Amino acid sequence: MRIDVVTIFPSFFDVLGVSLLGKAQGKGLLDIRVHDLREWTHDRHRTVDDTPYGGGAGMVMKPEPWGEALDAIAASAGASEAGPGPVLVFPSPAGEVFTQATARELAGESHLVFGCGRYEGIDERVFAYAATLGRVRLMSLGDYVLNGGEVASMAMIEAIGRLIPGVVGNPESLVEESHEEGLLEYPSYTKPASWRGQDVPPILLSGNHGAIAAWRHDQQVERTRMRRPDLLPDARD
Ligand code: JDK
Repeated sequence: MRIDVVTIFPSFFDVLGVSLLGKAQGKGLLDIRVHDLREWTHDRHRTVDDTPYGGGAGMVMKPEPWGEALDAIAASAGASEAGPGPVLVFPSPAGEVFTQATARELAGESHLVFGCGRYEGIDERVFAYAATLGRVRLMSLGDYVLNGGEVASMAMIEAIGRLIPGVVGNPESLVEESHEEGLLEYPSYTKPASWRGQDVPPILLSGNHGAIAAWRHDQQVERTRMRRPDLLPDARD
């Protein structure tokens, strides 16, 4: 999978060179290219923002550098890319919420472009223009406001990247995850069996795999009921 990232803070993404995603790039499973939006400015100050029409606080990202950046990325993929073109993901507090289902959908794509806004966001016309180059998704990580799209993009790239076959060392972890779906995870323990007065639940030391599976499922349901009742089917009627 190819991933392009457009940002005014390219160094934020240095961390993608380490850990699982770093190894995936070494193995040729992932090709992540980070671009500085300011490369597509032409003035002395490499300006990417301007004041909002209609007034209001803060600044808005100008459309012209975005248009040139997206054109350059589309052209560089162009020939090798048949079909509908890339998915262009723009993190936004006004986007649809990114979930594991979104991660799964996007993990099946061959080319993603992440556009990281800053300030109060990007001129709205950029999204309509981007829709001429591929499929546009405005995505929110959740109902809180970040300072820009970088951290949201990084979270999405990590969630998507680990679903690409060969990226996660032990594919069994992914299989187990898909079975757990819709519930919070069960608690995990490792050695020592007793630590600072706390014992590992004895059932986990019993060797009774059926009883362990039932206990874990019960823990999942109970934790979900306590912490995330919104995930459970509605018990009314
Ligand atoms: C991309 C810029 C910062 C955007 C104004 C007025 C009420 C705020 C600051 N899930 C999630 N959270 N935050 C983002 C995200 C923030 C971004 C950008 C993504 C680009 N910012 C920003 C908008 C405002 N807005 C109405 C909400 C303030 C993604």
